[in-house]
Amino acid sequence: MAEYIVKAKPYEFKFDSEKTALIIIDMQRDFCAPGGFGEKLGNDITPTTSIIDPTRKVLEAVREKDMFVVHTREGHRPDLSDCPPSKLRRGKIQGAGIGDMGPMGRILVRGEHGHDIVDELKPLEGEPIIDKPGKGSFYQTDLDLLLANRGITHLIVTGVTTHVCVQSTIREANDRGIECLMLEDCTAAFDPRDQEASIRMINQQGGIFGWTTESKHLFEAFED
Ligand code: TIU
Repeated sequence: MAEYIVKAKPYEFKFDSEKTALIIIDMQRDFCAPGGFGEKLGNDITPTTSIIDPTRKVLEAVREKDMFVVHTREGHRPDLSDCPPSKLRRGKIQGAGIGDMGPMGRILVRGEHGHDIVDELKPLEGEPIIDKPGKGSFYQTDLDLLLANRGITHLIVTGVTTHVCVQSTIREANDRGIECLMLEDCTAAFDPRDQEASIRMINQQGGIFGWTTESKHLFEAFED
């Protein structure tokens, strides 16, 4: 057992590395690479690409501590039979819909180049990849089981986008009694206002959904 104390908002976050997992949410080319789904929707992808390197450093540090690492990908079966019609319909309104052909294959379809995780954060063998149809990582996946079977009670949360899949996952985890620490510099929204609002929404009211901090404080905790 190794206990760590991280400087965080609204107060310090304590965790046991054996009971804590790093979750890296949807660091897929569709969201983080030029020509992907995110950019096709007209977003500036600078924020999502710029978190790749800080996230890689966290991933390396966490692997060194032998902590559990979980990766997620948002996407659907090629026949889209697991995609709610509402999600399909509203995606199209924005101009680039799920299943449409994009520069990196069909958008958010499993097995396509754009759907996969960026090379810098490639999962190692033994690190589970959760393929999720929704925004939250728990909805219609076996994440709950994987965490419970390993006795995971705490999550260090990174990935994209902060106001969508990251927040949805933190809210789902919080309702399950899992304590979440979100790394502000390893999460990104396309619009900085959404990043700022998300951070405030999570750590307000004594940590209504969890804690937030910067990765440098995690490294400081690892060094103590
Ligand atoms: N992973 C994730 O956040 N999916 C999204 O659809 N995000 C948007 O910001 N659209």
